[in-house]
Amino acid sequence: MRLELLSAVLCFVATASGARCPLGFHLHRRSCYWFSNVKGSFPEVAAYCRYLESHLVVVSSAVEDSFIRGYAIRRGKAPMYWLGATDLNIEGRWLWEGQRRMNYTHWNPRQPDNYRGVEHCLEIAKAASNYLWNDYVCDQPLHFICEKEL
Ligand SMILES: [Ca+2]
Ligand SMILES: [Ca+2]
Repeated sequence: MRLELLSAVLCFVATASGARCPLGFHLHRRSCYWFSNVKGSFPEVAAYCRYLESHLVVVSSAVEDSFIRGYAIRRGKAPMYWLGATDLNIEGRWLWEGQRRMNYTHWNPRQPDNYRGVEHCLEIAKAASNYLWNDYVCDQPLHFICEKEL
């Protein structure tokens, strides 16, 4: 009887821990990630993530970067994704979510180049770079990645 109760509790704990991420999000370490199946401009997709009670992904370590790029390469269906950083406030000063400094970066060689003076949002593209970082025009409609910390 007591053993049955214990196994029932363990089963409940296992189910609960496996269900911590919102539907469609993928767990990695202490965060849940959603690789979108829709596209939008940078401000539009930031709003999508907020609607899903998350934010555009903040990539703050090599481990997180490897997960994001690995997932995009193996399972992603989109050629490009928005990440959650811009240099909108001051040209050349890249901030996560408009506030946090970048301690980790993984730019494609020769990026960010602020091409034609109008690239202020961070994206990753499969073509040529296998999802290394690039600055791009914010109003282009791209897929995106949302993150929700546990
Ligand atoms: Ca720029
Ligand atoms: Ca660029």
